[in-house]
Amino acid sequence: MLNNKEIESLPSYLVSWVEEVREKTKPDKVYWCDGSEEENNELTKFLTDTKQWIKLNEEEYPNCYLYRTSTDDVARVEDRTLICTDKEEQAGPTNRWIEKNKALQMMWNLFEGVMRGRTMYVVPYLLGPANSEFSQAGIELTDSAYVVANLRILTRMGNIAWAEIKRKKEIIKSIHSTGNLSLENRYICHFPDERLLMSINTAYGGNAMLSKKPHALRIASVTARDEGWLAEHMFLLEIENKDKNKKYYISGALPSASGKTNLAMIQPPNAFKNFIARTVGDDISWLFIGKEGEVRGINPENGFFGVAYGTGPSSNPNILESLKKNTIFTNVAFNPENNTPWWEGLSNPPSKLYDWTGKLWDGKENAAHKNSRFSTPINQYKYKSEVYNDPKGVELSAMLFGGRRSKLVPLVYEARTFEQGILIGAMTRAETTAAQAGASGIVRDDPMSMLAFCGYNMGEYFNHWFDFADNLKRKPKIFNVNWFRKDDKGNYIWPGFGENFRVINWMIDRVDNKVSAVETPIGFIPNVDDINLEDLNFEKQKLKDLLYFDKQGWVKEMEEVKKFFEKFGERFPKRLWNEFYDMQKRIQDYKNDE
Ligand code: GTP
Ligand code: SPV
Ligand code: MN
Repeated sequence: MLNNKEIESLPSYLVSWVEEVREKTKPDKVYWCDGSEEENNELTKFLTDTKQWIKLNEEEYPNCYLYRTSTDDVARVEDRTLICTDKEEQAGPTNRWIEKNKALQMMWNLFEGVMRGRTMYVVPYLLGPANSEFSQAGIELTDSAYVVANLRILTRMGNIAWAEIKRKKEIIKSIHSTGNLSLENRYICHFPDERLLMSINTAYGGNAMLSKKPHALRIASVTARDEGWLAEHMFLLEIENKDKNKKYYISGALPSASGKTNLAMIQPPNAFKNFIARTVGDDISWLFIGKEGEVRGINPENGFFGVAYGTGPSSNPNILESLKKNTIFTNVAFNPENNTPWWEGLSNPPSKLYDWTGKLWDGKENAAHKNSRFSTPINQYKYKSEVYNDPKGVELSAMLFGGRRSKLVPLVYEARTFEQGILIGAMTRAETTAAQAGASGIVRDDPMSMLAFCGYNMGEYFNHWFDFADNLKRKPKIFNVNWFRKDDKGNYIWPGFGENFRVINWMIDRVDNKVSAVETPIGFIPNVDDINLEDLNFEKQKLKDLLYFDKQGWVKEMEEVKKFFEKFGERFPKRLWNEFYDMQKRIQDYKNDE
């Protein structure tokens, strides 16, 4: 905790803002965080003593905790996530808009006296490496010690951030309260013009840790537009070819709960012994144009907020060791016999288990919530890239887009040009998952996987992608992937997870101009023999099916996409329509439809 002298040395506009919020929310105490270990010990002990979370077995899981959210507060709530500006047009047809002053009034009414009897924590955080021109700083005021403990893992929190805040012209301010957790009055409000966030009546992940999607994507996408860069819902993966002593960086956008973290932590199969994969980031990438016109990326975060459910030795072996210390688990199941966490996919279930709500598990429903999460620091992850903390960022060789599609979309294809790649990104349609409240498995348009995360009019966002492209001299290749094709019985056809490296390997071959590919109206599709299936029991015919270009299906797909694009009216870039009509024509003219 900062002492008075340290508080006095902070910019006065900040101190008076905190005072203003204190007057309105009326906490008993204000606690200025420094991010130290001592402070963390105090906060974690407080959370344990007050039974807000469960301390796990200190021997097996040192400094690890299990937190349960309220049962209707388990995922992002998109219909309660609001963009608050003067005009509706600024938010665009894909966002939920509310007039700025109306929103401010509504939120301040809800915040009135809400922190009575509680402590208000002042949490400074830095997104991006210290001393980087790309980084941004923020302060979250929150009455949740759980949120503080998470921010300490997920961001560079504490004195490192205070130092930058003193230097920066601008910071993002955010205010959060768990309130009474009422769903009816739950709101996550974004004021991009004010660089302000307000969130109330939630304790779940990205609704409450405002550094995540609210700052690093929704607000950052607006600053990125104004300053000529991109804030994207992308992992950032490093691949080293040890034989050639060469490194490649690939960023990729996949919708929530669709494989970003898994891909960022991929372990190449045995057939690819000369490769090693490392993580720079698993969820968000900020992309800038470098001095030579190259795309450079940084990971603004400092930890992983990954889906626990399904994470195990066969899907993501690399992360498991990291989860054995300094980790917060949210909404996983609990083994009361030895105080350890459990979730589906980790191991065989222990004989006695409490489910994620704390009830004795009868084996009928999921024990862990499908959107259960771990919060774990990047620095203790074995396969982190050496450069994750490099202020200069890394140069991208490739980008990928994709989503869950049980039919039609091939395993992989490559855009003909960067600009057609923008179209492919904008055309992303994907089946929904448990990461957002509401029904799962519904196909919806999710351009660049940013549907829920773009803080301004997406028509303008597409245009910004073209402006970004215009300023590049070295353009990364753009690919589209789909790991989620299903057979008629509803089973996934492609084995996925580590085996996805076979597709990554093809991308790298394309980056190096090592292999040719088959030109189709949607882009380049691999020659079947160029996807290395060594040691994998997978029929070539199935691979052919996954790489098949289905003309009739794509004719229909284009009609669906067109309906979506038309929503943007005048704001939709002409250039994107041109790309769209070119592709539509190529599809219609395609002859070799067997
Ligand atoms: P967010 O953190 O919500 O943005 O999700 P994410 O994109 O990081 O997804 P994550 O990697 O955590 O994976 C989410 C779910 O997809 C998990 O249940 C995984 O088991 C599943 N999944 C990930 N990769 C694959 C894959 O290659 N094939 C299949 N079939 N499932 C996968
Ligand atoms: C997602 O839903 O995409 C997440 C979780 O990564 S949250 O940060 O809560 O948005
Ligand atoms: Mn993730």
